[in-house]
Amino acid sequence: MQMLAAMRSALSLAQHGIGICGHNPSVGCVILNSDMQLVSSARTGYNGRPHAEQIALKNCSSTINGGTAFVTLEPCAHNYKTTSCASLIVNSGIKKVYIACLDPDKRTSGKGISILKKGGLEVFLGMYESTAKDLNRGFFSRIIRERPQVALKVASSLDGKIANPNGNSKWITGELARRHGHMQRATHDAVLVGINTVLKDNPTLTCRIEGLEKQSPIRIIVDSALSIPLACNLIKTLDKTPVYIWTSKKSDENKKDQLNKLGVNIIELTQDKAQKLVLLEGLHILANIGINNLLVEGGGKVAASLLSKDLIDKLFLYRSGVFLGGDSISSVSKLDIQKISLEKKFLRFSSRELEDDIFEEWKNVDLDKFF
Ligand code: AOF
Ligand code: ZN
Repeated sequence: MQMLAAMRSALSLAQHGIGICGHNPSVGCVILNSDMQLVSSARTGYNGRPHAEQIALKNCSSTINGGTAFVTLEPCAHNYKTTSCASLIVNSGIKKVYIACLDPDKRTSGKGISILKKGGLEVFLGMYESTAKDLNRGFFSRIIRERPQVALKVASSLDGKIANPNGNSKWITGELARRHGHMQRATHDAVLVGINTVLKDNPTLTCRIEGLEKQSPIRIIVDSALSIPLACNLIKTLDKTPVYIWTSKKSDENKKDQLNKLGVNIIELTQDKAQKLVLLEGLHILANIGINNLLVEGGGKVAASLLSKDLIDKLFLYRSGVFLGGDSISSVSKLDIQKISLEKKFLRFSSRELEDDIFEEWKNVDLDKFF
């Protein structure tokens, strides 16, 4: 097998684990023997364990003495229940390791490579580096910025409206776009909406693609005055996946107690001078509980708050071929922009058709600076 193809295959394995590795990055590992023939391959296990290298080393079809390993992330250097992946590789008989990118986790960063080199192995760093980082960008974000990667999803009309004047918003895009949106829930660790969306749409926010229900993200509601109805669908489905409410320290103690008793997690956030919740504080709390990727599903106010603080890293735009007009509800509420700037904040990096709708992914221009 050719070397570049081996790393691409490791990346593809890692890609399939996005959304099911818990707080851990999804890593791919391919092992070739001394004749460069494939002897094993694996990706990180469910919920992040076992690590990819552990599985691949265990499942080799023949001897790997003098072999080569291709890993999408630096093999770990820390011991946890078992020895580190770097030491396992050293003791396996493998002689060369190609690593796509360094692990930002301080327990490993650079140390994994040191263990390999001290063990007498040849190490090559940087093959498909940017692809590998892009794949686990949520993990990199949590470790480096101490907040998840934040994606804003908008399903709108051609003129960027998300609901008609009486608030009816449920079915703007078609069936395939909606299923695609559910897939986004499966590959994100958490989904967030504002209280207005809960009051208007009574959403469940779970992933309802058959077979992927267990990959439903945890659900976060921004509700500063704690006006969530106790009988809403989110609370009715607490047995499926947890609900967190971000609220102010001043909200009603009785209601907090009632919600706590039902099993809802209440997170009190500081308010700024304008009495708005400090959302960045909430994002840091999410990072602390291991959330790598957050999907924001609206509404307009939450989108505006996050955009105005430059806290949106990616946009997922689904647009359908209708106009709803100026009296309809915009995907982003008032931004209070005093002076128009044509400096670009987002760059489009992919687009595709979903039946009659269009799906576009945009990336914050500053995102690459962090990693
Ligand atoms: C690897 N291979 O497949 C993954 C790695 O909680 P633990 O002990 O599983 O450690 C988590 C850390 O391990 C995580 O922060 C990252 O540095 C690394 N992930 N490492 O060698 C893998 N998923
Ligand atoms: Zn490991």
